[in-house]
Amino acid sequence: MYYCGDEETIAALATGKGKAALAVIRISGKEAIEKIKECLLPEGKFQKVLPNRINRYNFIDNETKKIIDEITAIKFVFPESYTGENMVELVCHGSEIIIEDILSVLIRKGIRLAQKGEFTRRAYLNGKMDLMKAESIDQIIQSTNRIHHKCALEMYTGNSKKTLIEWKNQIIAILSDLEARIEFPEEDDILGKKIEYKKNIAGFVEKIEKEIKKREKIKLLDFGFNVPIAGIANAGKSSLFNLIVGFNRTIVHHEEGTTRDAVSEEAEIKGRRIKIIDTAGLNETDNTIEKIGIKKAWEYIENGNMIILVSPANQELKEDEKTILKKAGKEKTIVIISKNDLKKTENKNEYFKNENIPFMETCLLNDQNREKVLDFIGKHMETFLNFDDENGIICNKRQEEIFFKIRQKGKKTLEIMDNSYEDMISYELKGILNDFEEFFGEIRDDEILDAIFSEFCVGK
Ligand SMILES: Nc1nc2c(ncn2[C@@H]2O[C@H](COP(=O)(O)OP(=O)(O)OP(=O)(O)O)[C@@H](O)[C@H]2O)c(=O)[nH]1
Ligand SMILES: [Mg+2]
Repeated sequence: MYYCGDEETIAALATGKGKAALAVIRISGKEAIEKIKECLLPEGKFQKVLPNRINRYNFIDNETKKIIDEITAIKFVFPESYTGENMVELVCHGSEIIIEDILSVLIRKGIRLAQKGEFTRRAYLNGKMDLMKAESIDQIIQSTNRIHHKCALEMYTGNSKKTLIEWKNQIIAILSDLEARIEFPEEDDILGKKIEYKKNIAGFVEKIEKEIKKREKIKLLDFGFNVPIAGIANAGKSSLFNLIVGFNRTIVHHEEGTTRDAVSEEAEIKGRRIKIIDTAGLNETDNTIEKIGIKKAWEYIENGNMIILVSPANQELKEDEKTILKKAGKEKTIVIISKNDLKKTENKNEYFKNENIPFMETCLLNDQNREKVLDFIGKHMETFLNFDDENGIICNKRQEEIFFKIRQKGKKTLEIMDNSYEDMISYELKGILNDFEEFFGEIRDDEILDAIFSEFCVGK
């Protein structure tokens, strides 16, 4: 570990912006403790107190001597701190004015505002954590769904690294066997060996592929899993939308064509964050605005990640509803048969059962059905996302790109195995090992580090 003696002292708000009961300001660098002590009253107390203990002070503007806020502060003496440098954490009241005034005093004292991820970058450079751990901390903060969060935690605890080391060792085993064969070519039958290598590498590529697929699904959840509610006019789409979001977000009315524009809200169903979209009812109309709404509805149906078709029990199944199933794709659609409290006109259940499309019947006017409806949607989202075990390895874009490279080299190795010399195969396998090293991250290159840490939040 080295101590960044020349580094400037940096500060940042570590908590979110906006009004809050409390806010945390972090300061790190050689002079952190020295500089802060001049702003804290009673004089001399901050110097005397033990590190890692929280104490109460008045934070003053050291020029005007005016008290800015009553705060608590902790000092961490290097190397026993998050960054491995001297650090101070100030907990002040969460007022934007107080935060601004404290930061102004710090800047006047020669402390500069930290860049994104600069605290963690220093921690990494000071050997406090490896790159995977640094990235996982960022991902723990950034993750908006539980699967991504779990994935970040697995990386944080080192479990993912353990798995990756196992995989890497499998490649090392093949490589060393192969290298021995290059040294002693006449030993025994290479064809039989190649079959064995191929089997092992195919298994390896399959595992890499599986992780890439998991990542795709996590991204779907992260960047918006869109669930449009579609159906004919008056089916009960807006009633379902309101039931899901938990309040009267859109107008419900017995007139056809009530919803014209698409309306969306974020909702959490069974721990998954989704974007639910109420769309205009599909019906014949001469109204220009309604027509625009219907066109939009079709776009949502075609582009949704999962579509909920609301089909009323008291009406026959319409052509438009069959077209929804066709356009959205049966495998992406689930059906809620609404108005089951009214007289049924035909047995729609039979139709959906035959088509193998999941469905449930309900009355959307009754709030007590909310849980059942959410369970139904949540269950089918799970099947759709099909997370067999939730511990994904890939947490971010950098790691994803390395997995792409590994997959490509793995596939190439399989392709060339039968018709290539051992040294060409060995070349590809060595490439995979390098990719693993890159994943584990012994990186000192400033440009690469800039790219990695600039994705982090300020104050982290
Ligand atoms: N009896 C009964 N009425 C329902 C049910 N669901 C919705 N409704 C009624 O059906 C009418 C239409 O409901 P909406 O939710 O506005 O239907 P929509 O599909 O959004 O209609 P548009 O926006 O016009 O396409 C309203 O009067 C609702 O109260 C249900 O399960 N049972
Ligand atoms: Mg509506």
